[in-house]
Amino acid sequence: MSSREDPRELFQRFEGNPILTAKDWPYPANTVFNAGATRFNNQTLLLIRVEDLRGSSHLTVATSRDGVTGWEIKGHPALHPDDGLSSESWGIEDPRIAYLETDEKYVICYTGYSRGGPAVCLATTDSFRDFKRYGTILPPFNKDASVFPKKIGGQYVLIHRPAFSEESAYIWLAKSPDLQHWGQHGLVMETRPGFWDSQKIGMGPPPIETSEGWLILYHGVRLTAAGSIYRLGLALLDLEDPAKVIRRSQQWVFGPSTDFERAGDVDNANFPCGLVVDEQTDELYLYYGAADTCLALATAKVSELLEFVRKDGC
Ligand code: BMA
Repeated sequence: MSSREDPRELFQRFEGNPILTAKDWPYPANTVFNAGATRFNNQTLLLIRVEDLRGSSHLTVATSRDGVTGWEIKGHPALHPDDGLSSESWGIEDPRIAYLETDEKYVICYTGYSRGGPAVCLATTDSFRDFKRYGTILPPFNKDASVFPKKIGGQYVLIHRPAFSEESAYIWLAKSPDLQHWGQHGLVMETRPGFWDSQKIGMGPPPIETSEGWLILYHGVRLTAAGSIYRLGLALLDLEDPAKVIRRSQQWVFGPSTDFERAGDVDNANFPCGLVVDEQTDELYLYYGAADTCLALATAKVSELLEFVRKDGC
């Protein structure tokens, strides 16, 4: 285990980045970016946000044996906005996939864009062909949601991000007996005035279970004279009571630096929704939308992220 002085060295970008762009798509697309990720049938499966030429997003599956190269992109969307659901009338975005071993199913949380703003929607699947849709589980303004990959205290647990105003976009938690009805909401983390995450924060990919706690990668936004910058920070939540923050990194660990991260439809936005951990090698594969335009990959060691949040966190 090495100790890195500069947190920006924790993640290594894949030299072939971006891994997927609209040019690779089998049908017309404006951009392909924020993607959920999981292992499925011995492959890495990405559920990718595709923005069409009207400006509406849907979700399409791509798979690869090694999670790095040789992506096979499906010729049609896996999940379309539900015509009958007002909260999906302007598209569906930013999926997070958690595999619940006890339920033998994948739980997908995504943002439904309604005329009234973003809402949290949920669907489950065991095939990525057929989905059970639960509809809107949390009304606007709410997004950046993911369930934990296991029940805690007999209940499903959800991280979400209600935003009652531009100044209160914080990370919250909710519990449910059945994935449909959510309550017992509690505040987990707030923005930090003066810091890189002073404007808004929201969950990145689903939490990772470690012996020290739930490791979370969250995005933080700083508003500058030139616009917003989306970067990534780390936090460790209590295993039994994930509303309790054990540590939160003071510094950001991953942010826009390459040309394709710096410039695109939305400049300076690194936005990961999915990750896959190889437990044999300790390697974490992070799939992130870059500048709301394309999809890229960076890797890190889980043990090094933990070591960093222990040291830098407070
Ligand atoms: C967030 C979400 C993401 C997007 C990011 C940067 O609020 O809407 O879908 O990638 O902004 O534009």
